[in-house]
Amino acid sequence: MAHYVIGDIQGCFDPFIRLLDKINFNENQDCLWLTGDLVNRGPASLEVLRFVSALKYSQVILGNHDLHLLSVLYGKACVEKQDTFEAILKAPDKEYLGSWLRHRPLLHHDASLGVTLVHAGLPPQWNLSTALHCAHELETILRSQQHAEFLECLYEDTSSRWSDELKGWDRLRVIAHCLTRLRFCDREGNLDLITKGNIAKKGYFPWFDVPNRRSKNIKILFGHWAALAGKTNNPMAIALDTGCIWGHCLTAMRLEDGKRFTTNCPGARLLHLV
Ligand SMILES: [Mn+2]
Repeated sequence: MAHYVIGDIQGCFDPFIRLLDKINFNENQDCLWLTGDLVNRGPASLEVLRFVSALKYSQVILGNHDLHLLSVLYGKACVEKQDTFEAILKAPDKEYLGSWLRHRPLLHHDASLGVTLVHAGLPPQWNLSTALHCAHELETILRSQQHAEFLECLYEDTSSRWSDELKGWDRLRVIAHCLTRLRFCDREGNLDLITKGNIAKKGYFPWFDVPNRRSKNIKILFGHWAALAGKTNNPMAIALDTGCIWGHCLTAMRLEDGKRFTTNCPGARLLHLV
């Protein structure tokens, strides 16, 4: 069995299937990990969800677009202009797919492979144990009857800095921002959730370059940040969103040997990536 981890698909079903063909993915033997953001912006989010939810061996974590889809599905957010959820919202199996999605984790750690999977990143105050604990708090709420209540407050103004003193919805919202939206933060862990390129504001760093980050001894695989083009110059922080939705490429990495495979995405629409 080989393990492949693929970056943000965002509804680009055709390049996804071409990439699986290229790596000779055998769904009866191989395991597929995804960095999250399975849906949105691309043309075929419904097909991606149906295909991935039916896989025998997979490890899918949630990204910000997946959480946004859940908010829309549960009536807690409006469809935005650039969202491409129409087919999902009309699908007869949308309830099943929504339930499957909200039962996915936000962080996955595999001790035997020595890697940790997250959509966006970790703030500098978290070591692996804190990260697992915080992800578990959020997963527990998403899987409970309170999932809609949480999704409703996901977009409210909030503290943008992690603190263990945070309580209730504020705490869960900051956890969600770290795991699914983080790109830049400062040494104290103040999150900059606005900047999307690869140039940090003064005093801010890419989350994986923050000095004294407590998770720097673990190998982290992440997506979310297409502007990095798959490069971090840090062997312990592996970027896998290579801008499929921007018309660049979709990337798979085989965990056993680190080999990367890519497929071009010429038909993808050049829309703003959020
Ligand atoms: Mn994302």
